[in-house]
Amino acid sequence: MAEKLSQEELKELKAAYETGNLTGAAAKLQEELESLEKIPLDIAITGESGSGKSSFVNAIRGLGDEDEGAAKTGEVETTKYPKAYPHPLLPNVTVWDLPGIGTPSFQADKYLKQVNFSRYDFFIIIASERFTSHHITLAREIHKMGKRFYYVRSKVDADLYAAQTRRPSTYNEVRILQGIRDNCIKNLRDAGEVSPRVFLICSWNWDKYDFPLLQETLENELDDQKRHAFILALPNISAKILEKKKAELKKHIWKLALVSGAISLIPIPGLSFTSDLEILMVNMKRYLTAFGLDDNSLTRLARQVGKPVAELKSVIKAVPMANSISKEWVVSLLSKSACGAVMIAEEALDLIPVVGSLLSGGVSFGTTYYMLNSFLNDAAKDAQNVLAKALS
Ligand SMILES: Nc1nc2c(ncn2[C@@H]2O[C@H](COP(=O)(O)OP(=O)(O)OP(=O)(O)O)[C@@H](O)[C@H]2O)c(=O)[nH]1
Ligand SMILES: [Mg+2]
Repeated sequence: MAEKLSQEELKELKAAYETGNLTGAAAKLQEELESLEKIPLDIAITGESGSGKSSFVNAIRGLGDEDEGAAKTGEVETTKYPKAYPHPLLPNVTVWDLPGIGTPSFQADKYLKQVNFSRYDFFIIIASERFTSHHITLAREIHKMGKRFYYVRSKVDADLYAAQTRRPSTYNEVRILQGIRDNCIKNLRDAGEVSPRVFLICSWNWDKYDFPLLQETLENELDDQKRHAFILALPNISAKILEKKKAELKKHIWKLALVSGAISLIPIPGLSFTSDLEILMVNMKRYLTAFGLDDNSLTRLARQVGKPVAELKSVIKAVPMANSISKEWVVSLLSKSACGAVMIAEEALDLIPVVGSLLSGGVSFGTTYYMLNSFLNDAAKDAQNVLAKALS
């Protein structure tokens, strides 16, 4: 088997190389990769008391209400301060449960100061019934401060359920959802919002109603670095999300391969990766964690879907669990694989001196590129199997 460098990758590789020497390019790429993993993403959830803020905080982090670290739901919260909920796997991602906005004396500007608005990348404004002038003055103020906001109508499952039990003969899900949407948009227009956009959701069903659309919209409206954090933070609840994560992680493999190749040729002082083995180990672990193939995530998923964790684990065939990846394991994998082949397109012959010198180094460019790509493919496949098992 061989992995082929894409034209895009070759172009970037060439550009990186042309910035100076190999060590310089490697150091720069590594710095870039490290800072990417640390880019903070702070998501603010606001709305009236009882609208479902805390439930959303849990949903967006892939947690059930009873999971460790979950926000308390169904209890009246009277706190005046935002509460930070770290992402269970990514320390750079935080979801903030903001105080309720519903009090009669509510003042948007004061509120935003109180919650330290500048900290957040965007705001989710939730209503479980109608949107009022409170929501809109808040949105305006957020907009004035140069931040984005998204109107979310929660608990649509409850509306559907009520309709189904009370008026079963005329029940039509699409029509009811459209009715809710029209109504929200009318509320918002009446209160002065010019071009309202509303996402209908149920916090217990991340793959239903407008949740996928909301997720896509957020993703598209974030800049590249924040998007990287956002995609990796998404709960692994659909095949599409797993594909997205895979594509996001794949983008960076050639950079890791270059760093690896450079390290094995010349020791580079000041780099935190000290060996190519370490690069393989750290990134393979990162892939597994991103796909939820670690003990904590699997235990959580098993509980959420009411299946024994062993049943989920039984479909993981190609990769070990994140917790059991060690340097020794990577060495044994290297010795077993006949690998290392990287094919270079003919159009890239002018790159031969670069790639040639990279290919000759220790574990080298080619091996790292090959190993990370095939490991990422395997991990993604196993993650899809786990998801299918969980949903079956
Ligand atoms: N059916 C349904 N119920 C929901 C949904 N989201 C929240 N709830 C329920 O609504 C109630 C309030 O939800 P919370 O998430 O605690 O609301 P909150 O906005 O954090 O409330 P406060 O902290 O008191 O301001 C709880 O009983 C939730 O289980 C949803 O999408 N669908
Ligand atoms: Mg709450």
